[in-house]
Amino acid sequence: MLSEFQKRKLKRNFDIFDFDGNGVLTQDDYELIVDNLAKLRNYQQPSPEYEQLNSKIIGYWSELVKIAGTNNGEVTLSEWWDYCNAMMSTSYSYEKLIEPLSHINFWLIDTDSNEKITLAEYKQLAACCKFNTNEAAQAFTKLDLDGSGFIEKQELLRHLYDFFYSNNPEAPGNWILGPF
Ligand SMILES: [Ca+2]
Ligand SMILES: [Ca+2]
Ligand SMILES: [Ca+2]
Repeated sequence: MLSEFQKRKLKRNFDIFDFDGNGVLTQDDYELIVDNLAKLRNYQQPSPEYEQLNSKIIGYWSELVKIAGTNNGEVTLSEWWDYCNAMMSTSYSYEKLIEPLSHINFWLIDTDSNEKITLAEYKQLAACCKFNTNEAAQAFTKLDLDGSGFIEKQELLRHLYDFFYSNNPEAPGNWILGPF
């Protein structure tokens, strides 16, 4: 069972994915996310880079639809919570949910592929996820646990885990998608 605190964080995630703001997730939202990320990275359409980005994001959507068991192409907030709860309740959830998500997220955010996320890269993500640069800077300070000036992969993994599972209001990972 998800706690109210977990639901609040997951609603934040839902609102970010609901890119057109119509209150449900559809493939259109994920296509808008692809377009925005492609614009940020100056990917031309068509190009191999664009296709790779598109197949990752749309692949993630297809998986969501399959597991949420929706048959009208729309995922509501309550279905989203059910999906997250189902994913998090399996003994394989870490491998099935957190690991792949961390790879996708790292790949999306780390635009120069040097295995470290800088504040500038994180701000680009914020622009895509509709939170502002001040909020991004505030979150980044919390997420850079060792103060190295970067979010390393191990830090991101831990934060993603806490984002989904932690009920501790002080866990830095709560901030991975900005204010919630
Ligand atoms: Ca939508
Ligand atoms: Ca980087
Ligand atoms: Ca760090």
